[in-house]
Amino acid sequence: MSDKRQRARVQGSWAKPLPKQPRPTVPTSSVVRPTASPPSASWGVGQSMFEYQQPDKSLRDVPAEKVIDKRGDYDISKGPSGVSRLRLIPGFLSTEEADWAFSKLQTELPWSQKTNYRQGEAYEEPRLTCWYGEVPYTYAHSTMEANTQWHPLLVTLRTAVEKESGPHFNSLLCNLYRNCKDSIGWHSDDEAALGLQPTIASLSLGDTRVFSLRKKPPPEENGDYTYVERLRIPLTHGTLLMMEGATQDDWQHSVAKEYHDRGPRINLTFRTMHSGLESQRPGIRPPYRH
Ligand SMILES: O=C(O)CCC(=O)C(=O)O
Repeated sequence: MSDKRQRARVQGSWAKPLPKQPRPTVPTSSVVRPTASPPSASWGVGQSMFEYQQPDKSLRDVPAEKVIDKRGDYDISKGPSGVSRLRLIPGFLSTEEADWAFSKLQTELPWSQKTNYRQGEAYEEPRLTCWYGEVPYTYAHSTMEANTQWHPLLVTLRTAVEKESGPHFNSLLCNLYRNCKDSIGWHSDDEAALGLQPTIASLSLGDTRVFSLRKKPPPEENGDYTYVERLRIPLTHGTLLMMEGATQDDWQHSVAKEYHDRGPRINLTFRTMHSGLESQRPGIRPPYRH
């Protein structure tokens, strides 16, 4: 357990040693006297004296992470920005379709490892990517150039996803996680060019990886994610996940590295990009994602 979480569970004051004092002359049993709600109490163990102090904050539990693994629509939160909604469709592609799509896309897409920048330092993304769309895609201070040469299989998959989800998607970010060490850090898909409350459709092929979501903390938490709600969604071969409504405003998502071997996984995230929106609303994405 991290130090921070450990501290969260043991809120309040640790027993605080007092300056060294002579051993009390009163019997121990009269010193350790639990009362209904003592403002403070002190007791001795060996040579040390300890003082109990009432915690200044009430105890807070770290909410248990919830798992979503069944087909369905899930309203995961409701707030000032509106409802955040997920739709999970395991088996959107049959195993045979997903097997065939995976092997074709793994060998035929123009995968490359992208360099990003964090506080001026270059680093290699821990995954391979490629981009399709009429407009370039910029995040983490680096740009993927416009690419309108859609692979025919991607066009077929896009049509199938659009039939399920409604919106027309003009862009696609493809991720290839080569093994358990590849990952994507916490972020929201909130670039200005995606417009307000975008629908993102994410199709997974290959080995299962855990897609995690965490709710953005309210302003009074000063960016501390200790007590936020968390969700975990195992994305299996052929699963479609849609993120809708306020999900990108109110939640972040990630795919963490794993400590057990994982085979390769492809993730296709279909998006609708609007050119010319950058000047109307600056992106609110943090400056990097790993
Ligand atoms: O691999 C995934 O399921 C997530 C990919 C993702 O978060 C992204 O491309 O923005």
